[in-house]
Amino acid sequence: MTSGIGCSSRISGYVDFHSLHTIHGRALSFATGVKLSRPSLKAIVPMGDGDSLAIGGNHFIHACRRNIDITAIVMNNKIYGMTGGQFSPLSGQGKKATTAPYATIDSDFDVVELAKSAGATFVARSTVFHANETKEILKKAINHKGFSVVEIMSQCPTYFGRKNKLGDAVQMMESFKTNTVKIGSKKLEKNPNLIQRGIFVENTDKPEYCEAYDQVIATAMKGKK
Ligand SMILES: Cc1ncc(C[n+]2csc(CCOP(=O)(O)OP(=O)(O)O)c2C)c(N)n1
Repeated sequence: MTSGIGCSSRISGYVDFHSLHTIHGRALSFATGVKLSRPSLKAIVPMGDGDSLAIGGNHFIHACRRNIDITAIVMNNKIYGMTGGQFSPLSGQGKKATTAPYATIDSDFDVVELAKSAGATFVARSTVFHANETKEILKKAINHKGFSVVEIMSQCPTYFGRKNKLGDAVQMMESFKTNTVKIGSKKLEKNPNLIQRGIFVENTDKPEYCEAYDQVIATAMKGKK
């Protein structure tokens, strides 16, 4: 497990895995190095929305494009939690943050849509409320050969919740129950603003990056003989 910096990134210290706690926004780059040098390892990269999609946004897009066999977990609490509640690219227009006391004017974007269009071959979303569903999705993501992205909607009651009057941690978790539905649910007909959960992409056709790189090495070695 390779992580960057943030409340979410600290998870690498809580698991009994071989882990690297690296620098903000660069966890995917470190993991890419690890994976290329030891392709047999399973690589998991837990990140916050700031870590993965603000400072690390470029690395995220290119990891999706390469289809390297890494599982990226985006814990999206819509805020920079660790550093005191600055707004992130996922906060959304009209949201309050310590750096937007009168509300942010920046639009957010959809992590799932970004990952899909950048070429990730496994893309899913769940929430901290849906713990069993999240567990099953993570198992599939980790076993998927290629770049997998799992967005997990999470709460930061201390900053996002308090500033935007969303209640305590439990109320915020309950909101994930009421504001989300399984992909294609009939409830979407009445309320298209509900956020969909589940597996959006599962594509096994695209070559995996380490395997493609091995072929380049084999070609280069043939030339040397
Ligand atoms: C290069 C660099 N820039 C800025 C920081 C300060 N910093 C640490 S964590 C963080 C943001 C964390 O937000 P997020 O990734 O969303 O994770 P969360 O704490 O909400 O889980 C920032 C800006 C840093 N450590 N390194």
